[in-house]
Amino acid sequence: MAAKQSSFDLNHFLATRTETVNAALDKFLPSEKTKPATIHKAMRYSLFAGGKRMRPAVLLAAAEACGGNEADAMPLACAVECIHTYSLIHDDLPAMDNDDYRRGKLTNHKVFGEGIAVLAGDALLTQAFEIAAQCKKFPRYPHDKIILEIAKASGSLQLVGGQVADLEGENKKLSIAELKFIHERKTSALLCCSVRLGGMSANCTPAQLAALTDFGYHVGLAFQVIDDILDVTQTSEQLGKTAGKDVAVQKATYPSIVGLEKSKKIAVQLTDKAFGALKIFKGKAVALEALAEFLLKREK
Ligand code: GRG
Repeated sequence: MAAKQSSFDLNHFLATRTETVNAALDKFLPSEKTKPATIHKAMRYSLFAGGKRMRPAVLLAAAEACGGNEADAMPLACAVECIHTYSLIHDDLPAMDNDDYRRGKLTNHKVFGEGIAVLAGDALLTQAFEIAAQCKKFPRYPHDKIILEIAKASGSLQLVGGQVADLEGENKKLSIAELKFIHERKTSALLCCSVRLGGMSANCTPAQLAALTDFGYHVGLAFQVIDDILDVTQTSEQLGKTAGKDVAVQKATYPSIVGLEKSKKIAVQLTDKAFGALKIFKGKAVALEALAEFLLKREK
């Protein structure tokens, strides 16, 4: 399945949300001139390099599905984008994936040097918590719950843990279960956390939070399966980062383990599971539905 007919204008949703997220990020971050200027330039260089802003988008869409509003969700949308950008800066370092291009531009360490790139990542990770701590108090989700949510998704059991397993899996033949372990942590955890934070900012019910968790988990996994597929089907120009990298470094991916066609089927199945999780919202989660479909069909 994974094709939903809806009159929802996703292009408009993405364009307007990207604009408001960018404006909010600009306000939250120290200006380029703030001393020491190099670190603030480096943080802003990657943050405003033109990412798709998918984590803020799913967060704001989840807030909408639960009857929340953009202003209450915005600090959390900015926080997850800071964490995501930090992870990309560090992932691109020579000690990790060693990439020269990201978001169609030279990677952070190529422009600012490795030392500053490490620190720009560190500063964005820290900035995320500073921004999140400025959100308002949601009755069911006070600040400790919000901070815990972000810390758990970013720590050694999730995002960092997934990256460790990914590094240790290089040049090894992995099973699908081992690959899924990596994808769940490296990619799905932060996407799922974003969706959940959106719900929390709307003071969602426990049942709504469970449905959002189910949705976020499956969309997150589908996202990485599609990322694996795009690495072999798209060019570097289309992706804005080095294509064909997974094959070059013999990384285990869905296409390398089960083949391209089966990988595409798995992405559709995961997206269908994500759609299924949205039933509880009775038509109010149109933005989330459209985003899941967009992520499945994306070409970069
Ligand atoms: C702690 C030293 C240290 C490093 C951690 C956790 C980590 C570094 C890296 C993991 C980051 C990673 C590459 C995750 C994969 C997820 C993924 C597919 C990222 C690309 O996301 P997009 O396509 O990118 O949303 P844009 O640029 O559009 O935001």
